[in-house]
Amino acid sequence: MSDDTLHFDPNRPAVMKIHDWPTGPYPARVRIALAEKNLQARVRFETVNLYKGEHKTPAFLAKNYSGTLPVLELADGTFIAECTAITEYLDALDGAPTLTGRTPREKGLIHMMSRRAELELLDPISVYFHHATPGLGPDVEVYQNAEWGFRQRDKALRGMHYFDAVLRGQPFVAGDVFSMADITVIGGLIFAGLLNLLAPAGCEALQAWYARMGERPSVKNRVTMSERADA
Ligand code: GTS
Repeated sequence: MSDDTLHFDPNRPAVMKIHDWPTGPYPARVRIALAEKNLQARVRFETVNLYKGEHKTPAFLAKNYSGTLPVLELADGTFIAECTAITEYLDALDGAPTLTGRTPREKGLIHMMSRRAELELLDPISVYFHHATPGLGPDVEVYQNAEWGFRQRDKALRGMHYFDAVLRGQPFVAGDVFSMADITVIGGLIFAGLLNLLAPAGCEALQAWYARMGERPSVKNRVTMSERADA
């Protein structure tokens, strides 16, 4: 058991900082995880303006070499980037993981399906956004390759068919329980929605699942959670 786990007290005041962009699909993943773990009161949100390229400044790159959001900053000054890594950290804090698996089998399946959701859905949509649309604007998008962007869009659409097939056979992306893998697919569909990229015809199971996910308070209130937390 880690030192963090031993000293974890959900009633303590905010000690963690999340560097993010309130409406971003990747930041949404961590916001959803925070709410699912009921940790909202433990974090403070710091907005990094993607459209002004604030995530590419030397000061930000010192926090996250990859120049992406979100980044979790711990009270001791440690920075944890990557949505899956942040989610794993948050999930382990109370010693009772609910999002990343309780058994070795669950852990393996959830990690696999979450990674698959990144590879086949969310990351390709992000490439489409940055390469085949105006993206974050000409000052930030210094290199664009539209053909690559459109290929990635088509990959994402194939990915939607894949997840539709998965969800025809089970209630959640990694099996019988809600997990980080669901959150990653939700991130993909949030990004698709922002770009008006509709799920292809025939993806009814995916759409029904997404409607169900949208009913979860963690998903519904993900953008406004920082307004409340900062108030
Ligand atoms: N693999 C990273 C993760 O999982 O955290 C990807 C993070 C990522 O791409 N974040 C987006 C970003 O920083 C944030 S958002 O688009 O969802 O708002 N994009 C900026 C860029 O220039 O790539």
